[in-house]
Amino acid sequence: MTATTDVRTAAAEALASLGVELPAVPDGGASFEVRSPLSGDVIATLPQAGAAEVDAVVARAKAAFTTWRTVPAPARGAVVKAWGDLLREHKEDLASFVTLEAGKITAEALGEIQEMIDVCDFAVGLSRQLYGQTMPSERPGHRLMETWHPLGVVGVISAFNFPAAVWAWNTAIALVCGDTVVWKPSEMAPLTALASAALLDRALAEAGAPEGVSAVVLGAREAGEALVANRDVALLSATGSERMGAEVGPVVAARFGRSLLELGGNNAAIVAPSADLDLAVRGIVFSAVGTAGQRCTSLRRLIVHSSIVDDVVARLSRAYAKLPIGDPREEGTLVGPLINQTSRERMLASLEQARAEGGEIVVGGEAVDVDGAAGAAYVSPALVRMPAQSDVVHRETFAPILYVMSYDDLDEAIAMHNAVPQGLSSSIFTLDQREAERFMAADGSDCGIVNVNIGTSGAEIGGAFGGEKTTGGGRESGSDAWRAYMRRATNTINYSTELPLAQGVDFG
Ligand code: UN1
Repeated sequence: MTATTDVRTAAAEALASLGVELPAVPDGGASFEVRSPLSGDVIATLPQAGAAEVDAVVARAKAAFTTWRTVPAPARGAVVKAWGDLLREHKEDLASFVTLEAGKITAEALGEIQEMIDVCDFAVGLSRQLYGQTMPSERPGHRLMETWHPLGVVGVISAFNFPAAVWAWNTAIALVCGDTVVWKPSEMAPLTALASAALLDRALAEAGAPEGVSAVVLGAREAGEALVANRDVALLSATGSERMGAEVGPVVAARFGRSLLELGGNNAAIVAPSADLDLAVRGIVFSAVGTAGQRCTSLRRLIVHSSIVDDVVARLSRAYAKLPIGDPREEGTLVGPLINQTSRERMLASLEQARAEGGEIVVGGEAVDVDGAAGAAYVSPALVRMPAQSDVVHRETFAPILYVMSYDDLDEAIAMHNAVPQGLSSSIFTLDQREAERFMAADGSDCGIVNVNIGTSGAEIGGAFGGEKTTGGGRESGSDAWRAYMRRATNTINYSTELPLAQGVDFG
């Protein structure tokens, strides 16, 4: 294992290269510390917003909305294009924040920034395609159509594991839709947020956009709660735990706001007898151990046909035994740290429970020491064989644990697959078209993302992203997810000289 070089210096250098100055903590003001998961060291101390500050920021965003919504959508798209160009220019710098704060290996951190660039490109095109439909009217001389209008202030609450991209999916789309955005990033990744938002601010300022189109509020629970409760937040898009979603959803609903929730995943892949196993093993390992198992889309359950399960487990354990674990900035590292010690404790506790429920840890599942990183939480990804019925498997543990179970027929595999509360992502490895189609059919996978011959993670931005059941039902990013960020008006236009009533009503 390699030594972790000074993360404080790295953070300072990355901030300087983007020209970002950190806000100072006012005298006697509330503050919070930011620790890098690479070493556990404190890399910044930042002011923490309370409810009053959040409300003031939302009020500014509401005022900015009255101007921004009148800017033509393609002109709003041009601002997003300029933002995307800045992201391209500063891709490496931004990625270094993602590594420092979320612990991602460089390739995955760069991938996260690429995802932001991709969604900007998508949103630029979308800015000329916010189509409404026209329908035939039942009345002569009438026309029926839909118009999509900007919605208002969009509140974004994001998690540590995608500290920039999830905000960007929301923001790029919200901006072309004519909304303004207030972002409460994870308190574990505020530097990534400040750096990312600084680039958007630059693009907005150069375009002469009103102040307050985009804003960041730093803080923890209190700031998040204020954003959720604020009646001027028309759409609240929140990514995080199911517990958080269960608190946020009812509060937003009670004030008749809209929410878009991206909560837990307990994603599974089925490996059928016909699968191309070389390809399957590569897809499984990336999805299970990428981002150290801390993506919402991480693969957590593997349901393998009994005729090949021993072979699959043997191949996976060979791959797991060779995984380079350590400082995510080092070339060759594939597994960086968990976000913090609590996360590691939860992982070890889940493995303990798995053992108690009849599981066998085939490989991994141990704390790993990395030189110079005593305060960090590195682990070896765990591969665990489980009996089919087990409680721990039905719970999401946000760590690299892959539970392997076996099945005999596909109906049984699909039933096992769907027998968890969450419904985000899923996949099947098979070369049998009937099986693939069955998995994608109405009585197949019950998830929002259903893949064939690729893993559960790493979705492209072009599709709608989100899931069912306790995952929360929201859809972000591509396809027609933009509709959640706008309000629909139905227009009926009478261009005749008569006044026929709908449903044939005769009113004298
Ligand atoms: C998340 O983990 O919150 O599909 C988002 C993926 C990424 C996004 C994950 N494109 O893995």
